[in-house]
Amino acid sequence: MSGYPRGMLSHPLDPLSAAELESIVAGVRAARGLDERHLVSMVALEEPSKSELSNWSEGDELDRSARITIWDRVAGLVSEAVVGVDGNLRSWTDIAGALSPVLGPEALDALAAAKADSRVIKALADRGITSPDDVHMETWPFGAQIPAGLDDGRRLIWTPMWHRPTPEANVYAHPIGGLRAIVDLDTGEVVAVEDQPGFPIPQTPAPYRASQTGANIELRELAITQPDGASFSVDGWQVSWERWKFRIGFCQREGLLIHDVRFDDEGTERRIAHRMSIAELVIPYGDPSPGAYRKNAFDTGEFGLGNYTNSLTLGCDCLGEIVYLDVAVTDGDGAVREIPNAICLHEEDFGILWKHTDELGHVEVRRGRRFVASSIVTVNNYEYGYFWYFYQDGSIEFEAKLTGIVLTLAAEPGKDYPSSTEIEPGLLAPFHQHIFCARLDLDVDGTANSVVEIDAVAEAMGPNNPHGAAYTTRETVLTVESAAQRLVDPFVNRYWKVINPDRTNHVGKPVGYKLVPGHTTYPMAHRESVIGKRAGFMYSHLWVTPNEATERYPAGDYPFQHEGGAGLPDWTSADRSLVNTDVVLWYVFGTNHIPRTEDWPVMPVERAGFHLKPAGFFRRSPGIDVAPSAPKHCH
Ligand SMILES: [Cu+2]
Repeated sequence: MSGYPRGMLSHPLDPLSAAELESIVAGVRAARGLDERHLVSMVALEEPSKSELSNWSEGDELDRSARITIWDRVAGLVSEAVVGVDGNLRSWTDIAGALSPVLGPEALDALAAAKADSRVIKALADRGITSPDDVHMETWPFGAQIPAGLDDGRRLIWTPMWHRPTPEANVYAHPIGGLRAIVDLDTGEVVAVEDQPGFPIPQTPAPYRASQTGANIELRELAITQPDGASFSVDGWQVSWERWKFRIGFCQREGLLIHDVRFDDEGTERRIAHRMSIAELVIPYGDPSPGAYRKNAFDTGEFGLGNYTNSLTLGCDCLGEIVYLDVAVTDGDGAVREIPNAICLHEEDFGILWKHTDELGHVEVRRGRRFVASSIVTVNNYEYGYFWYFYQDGSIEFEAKLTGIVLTLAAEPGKDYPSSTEIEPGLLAPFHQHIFCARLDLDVDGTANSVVEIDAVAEAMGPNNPHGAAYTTRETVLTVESAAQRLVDPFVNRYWKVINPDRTNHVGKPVGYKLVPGHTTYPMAHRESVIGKRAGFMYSHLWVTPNEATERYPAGDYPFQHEGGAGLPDWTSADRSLVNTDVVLWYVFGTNHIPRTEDWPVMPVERAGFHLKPAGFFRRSPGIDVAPSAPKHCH
């Protein structure tokens, strides 16, 4: 199945359709007399509040609106308008001090200007490259210090470059060291060319296309067939599978979203989460070389990660009985672009769910299955897959899949590069970290929740621990924001639990869902560094805030060239109460990427993520109710 019917607007949380986006852009342009100096930075659904949603029922009129961010290139001003999907302007607010993220049309203009610049052409010729068309350039925001003299607040990008020696070459094998153009995004002017000789262009090709590598390791066909069809249904953007019910969402900044997660517990539909997303992704680079230290991009906040969503291909990206959902985004010039097959919905076999062989030899075993909602983005060299999994034991997992091509630098002969891996002679892959921040608005049996930290503790040997192996747990309610900025701690098996203090389970304990950290990392950048200040959220793995509709992005709404301090560090300085209230968890996780030669030429998928598991929520394992497999599959 593909091309799920669009335009079936049925729910206030449905992503903005292409028609709605067109109406919103046309509406704000007409109402405010906008012209070509005004770019469209971002359009996001104005999501209704929880009380508005609970008062809404199917068939009610939909009063949908969007927040559209307009960048005035001449005035250098961000404004936010709220516009109804009918095109009616409802409000207009200037946001002083904010700068727009990088937009497609201006990135193209900047690249064209860099390629036409006589200094760049000469510097390329000095390196033996006669045509700028054989050069791949990218537009990167300044993730670190802006060069002196250019730091007057204008929007700048810089352009790392790679040589393309043959039309189908992997350009990342051939970085052009020492050469960068810096372009004013708003005037399109090349304001500086940095040209430092002495970096030979690495020559070892890195082919990865099958036509180039002759890849021939094959296995026999493995067919995933569901002859009776899939076990899920999709109604508009709502998915029902097994006992789960939830809505798929999408926004051009965060990409894939999950809304309104519920589980049917023995006939009672119970709420677990209102909205879950990956609200930021930042990649600090750890090599001080000129071609690397600036590459600290906020892929979500500075680019709009959802804009780069792939169209997925049946049988390659996804296997089995698939439902694809299409999405629409708005480009900087206001043009609406549809992305077919942007979100993949399907089921996967997931091994055994549970098993026991008893003392009489009786065997009970259940196969497990999981539901997967996924999408993949390509941001320059890297691919990020966002995969949300729903399991039959009541648990949810998020997994980021990281693949694509590592960033590369050319080595200066004779110089040491202790912060990079040499992956081919003279070709360096700088150390870096991929740091994600999930925004998890959980509602465990309702919105009034608290968050508890649970550590396992072993008491000193003595009367309470006579044999030395006793341990217990220490539960600490995270009562205020300052007390809720926490780090993972595997030595005490730390996890966090969202509880509903007013709802108890069959043994009198508050019902809860726990957040189980997975593989993660801790930032290596100092807090007082430019990137450390701008991505202050990195320094705690967990933050908890009371739910505020305006608090969406952990590094603030406009991280582009922002000096830092915005977002979580700012909001939480109010030290608000977190007890028995509508809480949001911000979980920071990621990987520390010390590139391997085996990450080249295309990195095999690396994973990072977390689990949400029921903890005292159900009276027993929901997996018990899963029927045995049919005899034809299990004999
Ligand atoms: Cu990496």
